[in-house]
Amino acid sequence: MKDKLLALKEEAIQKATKAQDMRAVQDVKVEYLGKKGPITEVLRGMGQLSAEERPLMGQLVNEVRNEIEEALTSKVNELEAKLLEDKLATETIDVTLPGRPVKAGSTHPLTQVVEQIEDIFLGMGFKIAEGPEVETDYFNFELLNLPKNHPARDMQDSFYITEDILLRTQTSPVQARAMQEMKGEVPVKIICPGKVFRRDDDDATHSHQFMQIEGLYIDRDISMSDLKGTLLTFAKEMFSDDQNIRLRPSFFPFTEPSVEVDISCILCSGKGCRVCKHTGWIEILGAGMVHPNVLEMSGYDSKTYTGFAFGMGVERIAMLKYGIDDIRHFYTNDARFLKQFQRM
Ligand code: 2NL
Repeated sequence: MKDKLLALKEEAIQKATKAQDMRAVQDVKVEYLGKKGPITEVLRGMGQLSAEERPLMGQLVNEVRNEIEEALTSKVNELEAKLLEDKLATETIDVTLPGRPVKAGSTHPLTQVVEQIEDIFLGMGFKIAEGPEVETDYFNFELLNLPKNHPARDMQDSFYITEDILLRTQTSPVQARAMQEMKGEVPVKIICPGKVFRRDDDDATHSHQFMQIEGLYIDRDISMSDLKGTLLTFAKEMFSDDQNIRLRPSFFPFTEPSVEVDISCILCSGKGCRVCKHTGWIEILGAGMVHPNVLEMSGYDSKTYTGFAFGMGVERIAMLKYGIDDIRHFYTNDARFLKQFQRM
């Protein structure tokens, strides 16, 4: 019996050593140590042994079983190590490989130009104010010296939602709101960028929705020369350092006096060309001294305080700066157009 056990042990250990995979290890375990295996059978036959032989045989069986188990366990460990090694060998990552390029979008050219303009005015101490795109007649017109039955309030020209709610036609209502919030305190020194809406037929130079930036500076002793200096600085920083500007008399209901502001032609620097229609000048914005009525209606004593205001269409500035010939390019979102404004 002892010889048979030792032979079984040798056989089992040999098979365990030769096993190529986990499955084979498991098969050896079942074959030799399982319930129907030869060792269990030996244990069952122990009853027939004498009292002296029984413990010796019991000890031997345990030893045999332990040794087979040890052989199986070491095989399992060996196979696991090999599996891991294979995995590491086949799944290596070359960390020096360049990544796949990510397709990045670009900031919309109008947003870029708005941000450039904001930066210039922030540099001169202006703060940025924003407000609702859906406005009341009161803030959009009334407070800006456009009384009822003023032609600009015509249904033909503005998008009305109800009789006294409309899409703002300019960003001035934001400034009117800011003045009310300031309750007569100075300085009010803000720019208001945002979408505005007018009932225009769209063409190369008109859009029913466009971006406007208005500016407002109220304090004691603000004069037309402050306006001119501010706008000259803007023109130089936005276009080029050798820019000049000129003011021509004009009219707006909310400013008095009012001016139209030209910059020297960015294409021919004033010599005269097709872009400036041979005048050497290009109109870029409207401005003026805040009308006393506007100051008073928003709670500012027009005898103590004065202010200047200006308004510009962002599309027009962007078109001049980048030589874009049709305002509709900004709103049709052709990727070939937008891609040209990738910021580095
Ligand atoms: C233009 C002209 C302008 C203003 C806007 C303004 C605002 C307040 C008071 C007085 Cl709260 N004025 N804004 C002044 C002059 C001109 O815009 O051609 N915009 C495209």
